[in-house]
Amino acid sequence: MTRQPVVAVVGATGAVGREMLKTLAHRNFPAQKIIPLASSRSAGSKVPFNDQELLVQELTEQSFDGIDLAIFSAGGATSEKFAPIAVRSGCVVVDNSNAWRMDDNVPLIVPEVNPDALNNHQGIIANPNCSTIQMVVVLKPLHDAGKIVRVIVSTYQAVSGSGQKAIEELESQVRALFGMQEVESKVYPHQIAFNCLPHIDMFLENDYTKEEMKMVNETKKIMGDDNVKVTATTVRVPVFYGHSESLNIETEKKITPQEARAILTQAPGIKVLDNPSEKIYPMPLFAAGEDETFVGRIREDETIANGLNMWVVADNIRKGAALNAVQISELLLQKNLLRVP
Ligand code: 25A
Ligand code: L14
Repeated sequence: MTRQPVVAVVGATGAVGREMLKTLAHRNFPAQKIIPLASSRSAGSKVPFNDQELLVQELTEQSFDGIDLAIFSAGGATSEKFAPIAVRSGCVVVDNSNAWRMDDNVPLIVPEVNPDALNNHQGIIANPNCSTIQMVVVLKPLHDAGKIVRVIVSTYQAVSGSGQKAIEELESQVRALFGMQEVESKVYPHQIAFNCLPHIDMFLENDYTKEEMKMVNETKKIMGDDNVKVTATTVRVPVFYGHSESLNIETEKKITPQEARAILTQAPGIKVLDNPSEKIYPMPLFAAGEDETFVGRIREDETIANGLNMWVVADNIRKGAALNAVQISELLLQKNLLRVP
């Protein structure tokens, strides 16, 4: 493409959509025009972009005429219905929902991990689950160095992952509790303020949640290795921005904590924050608003021969969603792949 692309953001009024607009502006994404789309509820409202305000249009089947790239973050049902319509009108889709991730014809991309999987895309490219993204950014360099056999992960996930309404629910519950008022739960099945919910997305037949199985299955697809075994427990915590993860990693070849620190320090998209004696380790409060995936508390698992424990934190709305989707879009431009085959 010789001219700059026309870009649509679907779900532009949401927590991720707004961050998407910020990220496109901040990284000077070369767009001829940016078009914010959302549901009829938001049509006519305005969203900030650079120092302007853009008028939100209602998403319809005709929205994609003349659009080259559409970045979706409006829920699975919206993506399922509208992504194929967009592709039929010649628009490449980068989709942040879970609708297309495990489809064999859809590449699932983390630019630091598997950029070349983009090469054969058929029009839809999927952005992985937020918890999976920050985990694989860390696993990939360790897998290359010592071949990962098994990962045990427990997550501590922020409410912003479930969108703007969930952010407002935590805020209003905290306010209600301090005002001695009744707490209302609409987004979550139980009170989230001052609580932890071992329940993200729906329960499946095997008694895992869908969020847990996303971490298991998406990791294999992104790493291009079905032999990497992952078992997960995903937990919602009363944090606004930033997912944290405790990782236990078993490798075929031994990697010492010093070696792991050196490998991760060199790896793209990672910042090692690991100095326990100075009380330096990653925390969601300080990862919020940052692009990197932060790693610390790197130590040997003394119960097995080749094991490591570590603590991984990233901004789930940035690297977990908006930033990763914009990085994929940048890669499409660099590789000259912004066309429907
Ligand atoms: O797991 P999934 O399914 O992949 O989900 C990923 C993300 O999608 C959203 C949700 O983000 C989640 O984090 N989502 C999931 N399921 C959804 C559902 N059933 C769902 N959204 C709606 N319904 P979110 O809630 O932050 O952002 C959602 C964005 O998607 C737009 N949208 C929803 N349905 C749509 C659609 N767009 C097109 N067609 C559809 N059929 C949605 O637009 C939003 O942009 P909206 O018009 O419904 O906007 C919601 C109203 O909420 C307020 N608001 C939102 N964000 C902010 C805000 N107010 C202030 N600051 C904000 N940052 C506004 O009042 C707005 O009008
Ligand atoms: O598959 O935190 O992208 O509620 C949707 C639900 C991400 C997490 C996905 C949550 C998830 C999200």
